[in-house]
Amino acid sequence: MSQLGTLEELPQEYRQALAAANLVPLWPSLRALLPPGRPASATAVTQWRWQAIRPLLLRAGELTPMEKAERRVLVLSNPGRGLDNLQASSVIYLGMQLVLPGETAPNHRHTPNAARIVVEGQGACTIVGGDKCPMEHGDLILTPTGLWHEHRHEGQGPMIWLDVLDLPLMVYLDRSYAIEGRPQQPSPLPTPYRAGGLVPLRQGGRSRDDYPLLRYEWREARRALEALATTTPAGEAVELAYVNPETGAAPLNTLAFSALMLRPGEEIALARMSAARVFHVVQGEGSAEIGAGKLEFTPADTFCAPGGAAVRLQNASAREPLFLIGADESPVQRKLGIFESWEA
Ligand code: 1HN
Repeated sequence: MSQLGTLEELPQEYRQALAAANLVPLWPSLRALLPPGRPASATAVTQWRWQAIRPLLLRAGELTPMEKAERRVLVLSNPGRGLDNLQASSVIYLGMQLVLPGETAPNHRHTPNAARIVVEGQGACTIVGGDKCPMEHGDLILTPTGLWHEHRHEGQGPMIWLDVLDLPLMVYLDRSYAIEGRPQQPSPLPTPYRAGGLVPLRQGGRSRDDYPLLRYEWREARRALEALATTTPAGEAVELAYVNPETGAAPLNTLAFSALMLRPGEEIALARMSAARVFHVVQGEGSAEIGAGKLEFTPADTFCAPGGAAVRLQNASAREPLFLIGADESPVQRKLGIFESWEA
Protein backbone atom coordinates (compact mmCIF):
# COMPACT_ATOMS: atom_id res chain seq x y z
CA MET A 1 0.00 0.00 0.00
CA SER A 2 1.57 3.24 -1.13
CA GLN A 3 2.41 6.18 1.11
CA LEU A 4 -0.05 8.99 0.47
CA GLY A 5 0.67 12.70 0.35
CA THR A 6 0.45 14.78 3.50
CA LEU A 7 -1.15 18.11 4.27
CA GLU A 8 2.25 19.64 5.01
CA GLU A 9 3.44 18.90 1.49
CA LEU A 10 0.80 21.21 0.04
CA PRO A 11 1.56 24.92 -0.42
CA GLN A 12 0.28 27.06 2.44
CA GLU A 13 -1.62 29.33 0.08
CA TYR A 14 -3.38 26.29 -1.50
CA ARG A 15 -4.43 24.97 1.90
CA GLN A 16 -5.80 28.37 2.81
CA ALA A 17 -7.74 28.55 -0.45
CA LEU A 18 -9.23 25.12 0.23
CA ALA A 19 -10.27 26.04 3.79
CA ALA A 20 -11.79 29.31 2.58
CA ALA A 21 -14.00 27.28 0.24
CA ASN A 22 -14.83 24.67 2.94
CA LEU A 23 -12.84 22.05 1.10
CA VAL A 24 -10.45 19.42 2.46
CA PRO A 25 -8.16 17.08 0.52
CA LEU A 26 -9.01 13.43 1.18
CA TRP A 27 -5.63 11.77 0.67
CA PRO A 28 -3.89 12.98 3.84
CA SER A 29 -6.71 11.39 5.89
CA LEU A 30 -7.56 8.39 3.73
CA ARG A 31 -5.50 5.78 5.60
CA ALA A 32 -6.82 6.92 8.97
CA LEU A 33 -10.42 6.81 7.72
CA LEU A 34 -10.00 3.51 5.95
CA PRO A 35 -7.19 1.56 7.59
CA PRO A 36 -5.84 -1.40 5.65
CA GLY A 37 -7.04 -4.81 6.86
CA ARG A 38 -8.77 -3.93 10.09
CA PRO A 39 -10.59 -1.00 11.65
CA ALA A 40 -9.00 1.33 14.14
CA SER A 41 -10.70 1.72 17.52
CA ALA A 42 -10.19 4.35 20.18
CA THR A 43 -11.93 2.07 22.69
CA ALA A 44 -9.32 1.07 25.26
CA VAL A 45 -9.59 -2.01 27.44
CA THR A 46 -10.85 -0.36 30.62
CA GLN A 47 -11.88 -1.60 34.03
CA TRP A 48 -14.11 0.29 36.42
CA ARG A 49 -13.72 -1.05 39.95
CA TRP A 50 -16.74 -1.23 42.19
CA GLN A 51 -14.51 -0.51 45.17
CA ALA A 52 -13.60 2.84 43.61
CA ILE A 53 -17.09 3.66 42.33
CA ARG A 54 -19.17 2.89 45.41
CA PRO A 55 -17.73 5.42 47.90
CA LEU A 56 -17.61 8.15 45.25
CA LEU A 57 -21.20 7.48 44.25
CA LEU A 58 -22.36 7.55 47.88
CA ARG A 59 -20.58 10.91 48.23
CA ALA A 60 -22.50 12.15 45.21
CA GLY A 61 -25.57 11.23 47.25
CA GLU A 62 -24.39 13.65 49.96
CA LEU A 63 -23.15 16.37 47.63
CA THR A 64 -25.94 16.49 45.07
CA PRO A 65 -29.65 16.21 45.88
CA MET A 66 -31.89 14.47 43.35
CA GLU A 67 -33.45 17.82 42.28
CA LYS A 68 -29.99 18.92 41.14
CA ALA A 69 -29.21 15.71 39.28
CA GLU A 70 -32.46 14.19 37.95
CA ARG A 71 -30.35 11.08 37.43
CA ARG A 72 -27.57 10.78 40.00
CA VAL A 73 -25.00 8.95 37.94
CA LEU A 74 -21.25 8.57 37.73
CA VAL A 75 -20.40 7.75 34.14
CA LEU A 76 -18.00 4.89 33.43
CA SER A 77 -15.99 6.63 30.77
CA ASN A 78 -13.39 5.14 28.46
CA PRO A 79 -10.16 7.19 28.59
CA GLY A 80 -9.26 5.98 25.10
CA ARG A 81 -12.32 7.75 23.73
CA GLY A 82 -11.70 10.85 25.86
CA LEU A 83 -13.04 10.90 29.43
CA ASP A 84 -15.25 13.91 28.73
CA ASN A 85 -17.04 12.12 25.90
CA LEU A 86 -18.84 9.79 28.33
CA GLN A 87 -18.46 6.75 26.11
CA ALA A 88 -17.57 3.19 27.02
CA SER A 89 -17.43 2.31 23.31
CA SER A 90 -18.60 3.90 20.07
CA VAL A 91 -22.20 2.89 20.82
CA ILE A 92 -22.29 2.11 24.55
CA TYR A 93 -22.65 4.48 27.47
CA LEU A 94 -22.31 3.08 31.01
CA GLY A 95 -23.25 4.81 34.25
CA MET A 96 -23.62 3.79 37.86
CA GLN A 97 -26.78 5.31 39.29
CA LEU A 98 -27.70 5.95 42.93
CA VAL A 99 -31.18 6.42 44.37
CA LEU A 100 -31.49 6.92 48.12
CA PRO A 101 -34.45 5.81 50.24
CA GLY A 102 -37.51 7.98 49.67
CA GLU A 103 -36.13 9.49 46.47
CA THR A 104 -37.65 9.36 43.02
CA ALA A 105 -36.02 9.94 39.66
CA PRO A 106 -38.62 11.81 37.62
CA ASN A 107 -40.58 10.37 34.72
CA HIS A 108 -39.30 10.97 31.22
CA ARG A 109 -38.85 9.29 27.86
CA HIS A 110 -36.17 9.62 25.27
CA THR A 111 -34.80 8.30 22.02
CA PRO A 112 -31.80 6.41 23.49
CA ASN A 113 -32.40 2.80 24.48
CA ALA A 114 -31.46 1.86 28.01
CA ALA A 115 -31.14 -1.18 30.22
CA ARG A 116 -30.26 -1.46 33.89
CA ILE A 117 -28.35 -4.17 35.70
CA VAL A 118 -29.10 -4.05 39.42
CA VAL A 119 -25.97 -3.95 41.58
CA GLU A 120 -26.99 -3.20 45.16
CA GLY A 121 -30.04 -2.56 47.31
CA GLN A 122 -33.62 -3.60 47.72
CA GLY A 123 -37.03 -2.00 47.68
CA ALA A 124 -36.75 0.17 44.58
CA CYS A 125 -38.65 -0.16 41.37
CA THR A 126 -38.47 1.32 37.94
CA ILE A 127 -41.76 1.97 36.18
CA VAL A 128 -41.48 1.46 32.42
CA GLY A 129 -44.49 2.15 30.22
CA GLY A 130 -46.77 1.64 33.24
CA ASP A 131 -45.13 -1.66 34.21
CA LYS A 132 -43.79 -1.57 37.75
CA CYS A 133 -40.55 -3.56 37.68
CA PRO A 134 -39.10 -4.53 41.06
CA MET A 135 -35.31 -4.30 41.09
CA GLU A 136 -33.33 -7.16 42.54
CA HIS A 137 -29.65 -7.94 42.37
CA GLY A 138 -28.61 -9.00 38.86
CA ASP A 139 -31.95 -8.22 37.23
CA LEU A 140 -31.80 -6.83 33.69
CA ILE A 141 -34.52 -4.24 33.14
CA LEU A 142 -35.19 -2.66 29.77
CA THR A 143 -36.12 0.91 28.99
CA PRO A 144 -36.53 0.75 25.22
CA THR A 145 -36.61 3.86 23.07
CA GLY A 146 -39.65 6.05 23.60
CA LEU A 147 -41.05 4.37 26.71
CA TRP A 148 -41.80 6.47 29.78
CA HIS A 149 -39.69 5.57 32.79
CA GLU A 150 -39.08 6.70 36.34
CA HIS A 151 -37.43 5.22 39.42
CA ARG A 152 -38.76 5.07 42.97
CA HIS A 153 -37.06 3.82 46.09
CA GLU A 154 -39.27 2.96 49.03
CA GLY A 155 -36.83 0.57 50.72
CA GLN A 156 -33.91 1.01 53.08
CA GLY A 157 -30.32 1.73 52.16
CA PRO A 158 -28.82 2.94 48.91
CA MET A 159 -30.06 1.50 45.63
CA ILE A 160 -27.44 1.27 42.90
CA TRP A 161 -27.56 -0.03 39.36
CA LEU A 162 -25.57 0.04 36.16
CA ASP A 163 -27.18 1.88 33.24
CA VAL A 164 -26.32 0.69 29.73
CA LEU A 165 -27.45 3.01 26.94
CA ASP A 166 -26.82 3.55 23.25
CA LEU A 167 -26.46 7.27 23.99
CA PRO A 168 -23.19 7.84 22.04
CA LEU A 169 -24.84 6.52 18.89
CA MET A 170 -27.96 8.64 19.36
CA VAL A 171 -25.83 11.73 19.96
CA TYR A 172 -23.75 10.94 16.87
CA LEU A 173 -26.95 10.59 14.84
CA ASP A 174 -28.30 13.91 16.17
CA ARG A 175 -31.28 11.97 17.51
CA SER A 176 -30.79 12.25 21.27
CA TYR A 177 -33.54 14.08 23.14
CA ALA A 178 -35.86 13.61 26.10
CA ILE A 179 -39.41 14.62 27.02
CA GLU A 180 -40.39 15.19 30.63
CA GLY A 181 -43.63 13.72 31.92
CA ARG A 182 -45.83 13.64 34.97
CA PRO A 183 -45.42 10.66 37.32
CA GLN A 184 -46.85 7.47 35.86
CA GLN A 185 -49.82 5.62 37.26
CA PRO A 186 -48.41 2.10 37.44
CA SER A 187 -50.70 -0.51 35.93
CA PRO A 188 -52.66 -2.23 38.74
CA LEU A 189 -52.13 -5.60 37.06
CA PRO A 190 -48.71 -7.24 36.91
CA THR A 191 -47.34 -7.73 33.43
CA PRO A 192 -48.67 -10.95 31.87
CA TYR A 193 -45.16 -11.66 30.65
CA ARG A 194 -42.96 -13.17 33.32
CA ALA A 195 -40.38 -15.22 31.44
CA GLY A 196 -39.14 -16.22 28.02
CA GLY A 197 -40.71 -19.31 26.46
CA LEU A 198 -44.03 -18.64 28.17
CA VAL A 199 -46.23 -16.44 26.03
CA PRO A 200 -49.54 -15.35 27.57
CA LEU A 201 -52.47 -16.72 25.54
CA ARG A 202 -54.16 -13.52 24.62
CA GLN A 203 -54.47 -11.81 21.26
CA GLY A 204 -53.41 -15.04 19.65
CA GLY A 205 -50.43 -15.35 21.91
CA ARG A 206 -48.83 -12.11 20.78
CA SER A 207 -48.71 -8.83 22.59
CA ARG A 208 -49.38 -5.55 20.87
CA ASP A 209 -46.19 -3.90 21.89
CA ASP A 210 -42.66 -4.50 20.70
CA TYR A 211 -41.30 -5.13 24.16
CA PRO A 212 -43.36 -7.86 25.86
CA LEU A 213 -40.78 -8.55 28.56
CA LEU A 214 -39.11 -5.65 30.36
CA ARG A 215 -37.63 -7.37 33.40
CA TYR A 216 -35.35 -10.39 33.11
CA GLU A 217 -34.98 -11.75 36.62
CA TRP A 218 -31.49 -12.78 37.62
CA ARG A 219 -32.92 -15.69 39.62
CA GLU A 220 -34.20 -17.22 36.39
CA ALA A 221 -31.11 -16.42 34.34
CA ARG A 222 -28.94 -18.01 37.00
CA ARG A 223 -31.11 -21.10 37.20
CA ALA A 224 -30.94 -21.46 33.41
CA LEU A 225 -27.14 -21.05 33.42
CA GLU A 226 -26.76 -23.69 36.13
CA ALA A 227 -28.88 -26.09 34.12
CA LEU A 228 -26.94 -25.38 30.93
CA ALA A 229 -23.67 -25.88 32.81
CA THR A 230 -24.58 -29.52 33.48
CA THR A 231 -24.59 -30.28 29.74
CA THR A 232 -21.84 -27.93 28.50
CA PRO A 233 -18.39 -29.52 28.03
CA ALA A 234 -15.71 -28.16 30.37
CA GLY A 235 -13.84 -25.20 28.91
CA GLU A 236 -16.78 -24.20 26.72
CA ALA A 237 -18.65 -21.00 27.51
CA VAL A 238 -21.88 -21.43 29.44
CA GLU A 239 -23.61 -18.49 27.87
CA LEU A 240 -27.24 -17.48 27.35
CA ALA A 241 -28.57 -14.67 25.20
CA TYR A 242 -31.31 -12.48 26.57
CA VAL A 243 -33.95 -12.29 23.84
CA ASN A 244 -37.28 -10.76 23.10
CA PRO A 245 -39.51 -13.77 23.94
CA GLU A 246 -41.76 -13.19 20.93
CA THR A 247 -39.22 -12.53 18.21
CA GLY A 248 -36.04 -14.15 19.50
CA ALA A 249 -34.21 -10.92 18.61
CA ALA A 250 -31.96 -8.94 20.94
CA PRO A 251 -33.95 -7.19 23.68
CA LEU A 252 -33.15 -3.72 22.32
CA ASN A 253 -32.76 -2.47 18.74
CA THR A 254 -29.14 -1.55 19.29
CA LEU A 255 -27.85 -3.64 22.19
CA ALA A 256 -27.59 -7.36 22.88
CA PHE A 257 -27.23 -8.89 26.34
CA SER A 258 -25.94 -12.21 27.57
CA ALA A 259 -25.51 -14.06 30.85
CA LEU A 260 -22.28 -15.98 31.36
CA MET A 261 -21.21 -18.60 33.86
CA LEU A 262 -17.70 -19.92 34.47
CA ARG A 263 -17.56 -22.97 36.63
CA PRO A 264 -15.00 -23.16 39.47
CA GLY A 265 -11.47 -22.91 38.10
CA GLU A 266 -12.68 -22.69 34.52
CA GLU A 267 -11.07 -20.64 31.75
CA ILE A 268 -12.84 -19.91 28.47
CA ALA A 269 -12.22 -18.09 25.21
CA LEU A 270 -15.21 -16.18 23.86
CA ALA A 271 -15.94 -16.12 20.14
CA ARG A 272 -14.21 -13.07 18.71
CA MET A 273 -16.56 -10.52 17.20
CA SER A 274 -16.42 -7.12 15.58
CA ALA A 275 -18.74 -5.50 18.12
CA ALA A 276 -17.42 -3.89 21.30
CA ARG A 277 -18.73 -5.38 24.50
CA VAL A 278 -18.91 -4.66 28.19
CA PHE A 279 -19.01 -7.09 31.08
CA HIS A 280 -20.45 -6.65 34.54
CA VAL A 281 -19.54 -9.06 37.34
CA VAL A 282 -22.72 -10.25 39.05
CA GLN A 283 -21.01 -12.74 41.35
CA GLY A 284 -17.55 -14.21 41.83
CA GLU A 285 -14.06 -13.12 40.87
CA GLY A 286 -11.60 -13.80 38.12
CA SER A 287 -9.38 -12.39 35.46
CA ALA A 288 -9.73 -11.34 31.84
CA GLU A 289 -7.32 -11.20 28.92
CA ILE A 290 -8.61 -8.80 26.32
CA GLY A 291 -6.28 -8.49 23.36
CA ALA A 292 -2.95 -7.56 24.96
CA GLY A 293 -4.69 -6.26 28.12
CA LYS A 294 -5.02 -8.14 31.39
CA LEU A 295 -7.17 -7.36 34.38
CA GLU A 296 -8.43 -8.95 37.57
CA PHE A 297 -11.97 -8.38 38.73
CA THR A 298 -14.11 -8.81 41.82
CA PRO A 299 -17.90 -8.55 42.31
CA ALA A 300 -19.70 -5.58 40.71
CA ASP A 301 -16.67 -4.57 38.64
CA THR A 302 -17.32 -3.58 35.05
CA PHE A 303 -14.92 -3.77 32.10
CA CYS A 304 -14.99 -3.38 28.34
CA ALA A 305 -13.48 -5.03 25.28
CA PRO A 306 -13.09 -3.22 21.96
CA GLY A 307 -14.59 -4.78 18.85
CA GLY A 308 -12.33 -7.43 17.31
CA ALA A 309 -10.46 -8.17 20.55
CA ALA A 310 -9.90 -11.75 21.64
CA VAL A 311 -11.44 -12.22 25.09
CA ARG A 312 -10.41 -14.89 27.58
CA LEU A 313 -12.06 -15.13 30.96
CA GLN A 314 -10.96 -17.12 33.98
CA ASN A 315 -12.73 -17.94 37.22
CA ALA A 316 -10.25 -17.32 40.06
CA SER A 317 -12.13 -19.53 42.49
CA ALA A 318 -11.70 -23.29 42.72
CA ARG A 319 -15.01 -23.54 44.59
CA GLU A 320 -17.45 -20.83 43.54
CA PRO A 321 -18.99 -20.17 40.15
CA LEU A 322 -18.45 -16.84 38.40
CA PHE A 323 -21.40 -15.02 36.83
CA LEU A 324 -21.24 -12.10 34.44
CA ILE A 325 -23.71 -10.15 32.35
CA GLY A 326 -22.42 -8.95 29.00
CA ALA A 327 -23.78 -6.21 26.76
CA ASP A 328 -22.63 -5.57 23.22
CA GLU A 329 -23.37 -3.41 20.20
CA SER A 330 -23.72 -6.28 17.71
CA PRO A 331 -27.38 -5.46 16.82
CA VAL A 332 -26.26 -2.12 15.37
CA GLN A 333 -23.55 -3.80 13.29
CA ARG A 334 -25.87 -6.61 12.15
CA LYS A 335 -28.50 -4.14 11.01
CA LEU A 336 -25.87 -2.25 9.05
CA GLY A 337 -24.53 -5.46 7.50
CA ILE A 338 -21.04 -4.93 8.96
CA PHE A 339 -20.97 -7.52 11.74
CA GLU A 340 -18.15 -10.08 11.66
CA SER A 341 -17.30 -12.92 14.02
CA TRP A 342 -14.57 -15.51 14.22
CA GLU A 343 -14.47 -18.83 16.07
CA ALA A 344 -12.65 -18.66 19.40
C1 1HN B 1 -31.51 8.12 31.73
O1 1HN B 1 -32.73 8.39 31.31
C2 1HN B 1 -31.31 7.36 32.86
O2 1HN B 1 -33.61 6.94 33.18
C3 1HN B 1 -30.04 7.07 33.28
O3 1HN B 1 -32.28 6.32 34.71
C4 1HN B 1 -28.94 7.54 32.61
C5 1HN B 1 -28.01 8.82 30.81
C6 1HN B 1 -28.18 9.60 29.72
C7 1HN B 1 -29.42 9.90 29.24
C8 1HN B 1 -30.53 9.41 29.89
C9 1HN B 1 -32.48 6.83 33.63
C10 1HN B 1 -29.11 8.33 31.48
C11 1HN B 1 -30.39 8.63 31.02
